[in-house]
Amino acid sequence: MQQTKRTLRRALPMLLLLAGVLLLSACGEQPMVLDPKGPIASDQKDLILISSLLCAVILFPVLGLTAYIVWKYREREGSTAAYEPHFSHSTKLELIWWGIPILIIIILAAVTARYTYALEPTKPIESEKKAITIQATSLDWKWLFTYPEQGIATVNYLQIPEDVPVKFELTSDAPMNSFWIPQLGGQMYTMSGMGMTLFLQADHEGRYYGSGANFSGEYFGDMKFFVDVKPQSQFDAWVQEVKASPEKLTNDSYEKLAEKGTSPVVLYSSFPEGLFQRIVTKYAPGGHAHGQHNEPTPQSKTDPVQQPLPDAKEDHTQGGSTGTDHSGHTGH
Ligand SMILES: [Cu+2]
Repeated sequence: MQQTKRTLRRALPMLLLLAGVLLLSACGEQPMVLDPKGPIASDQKDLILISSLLCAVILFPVLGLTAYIVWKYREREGSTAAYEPHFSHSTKLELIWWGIPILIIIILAAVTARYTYALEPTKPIESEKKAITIQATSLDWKWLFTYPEQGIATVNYLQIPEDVPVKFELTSDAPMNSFWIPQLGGQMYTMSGMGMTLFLQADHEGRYYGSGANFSGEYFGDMKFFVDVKPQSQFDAWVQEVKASPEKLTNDSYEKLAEKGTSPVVLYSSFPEGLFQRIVTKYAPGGHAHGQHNEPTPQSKTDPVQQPLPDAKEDHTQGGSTGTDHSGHTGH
């Protein structure tokens, strides 16, 4: 017993030191979320700071008081602390410990609600410039990006123009993953059978880190990519360069790419038209299988192999219904 206690006492400072070092090194290497480079990430950082501050208003006084009370009322000789064994009620104290938390929760709720609506991922970013669309597909274990307007595709690499909203359409042709460029905004899940929408924008030129933020198997750790943010003219020049690349993504080479394995950065001068829509719909016999947990339709229950409506494919990743149907998925 004595032995165990002594060992514990000796180990404790080492453990604390280790925890401290880990914490500091984590902060030193990846301050990315707190170093936003676009409007979405910037608002999210504000929300994180406001919420942390409001929590700290409770946390620090409570921890401080706990230490103070334990110290003040400890058993000792000549203690002058008040001893009131029959104390049962104090309106003043009740007001303090109910009033302050209620006030904080009201403020927290109002702030969070405001930001939640403002940061709804499918909401277009206000800008004079027209958003560009990029489709991201998570595969085992790489990211495929297709640029439908430019007609090019890339693997594990993104380039986007500065100050231009980017409409990301996200899906998966492998286990669920999560698309995350920390300095541009929070993560968003990629799921087979559905297309998610996420608007992001970069305000500053630079190279940013992106990753898959949801564990998806053996080489999950290799699902990293860089996002280069360049002025529009340089982005256009890069697109022309990629268009001149000899590599083409075909249906066959896509099948190869989708097989399990890692991949270096690849730039494709073209990709099969409608590839993204086909990936999204291939897992959805009812046209919208994954959406069922939001809006169950009697039809799909009685007839699970029902063919999608002719226009269901088009609808899936564009415009109206997609936005509201899928917005509920940001949280899971
Ligand atoms: Cu889902």
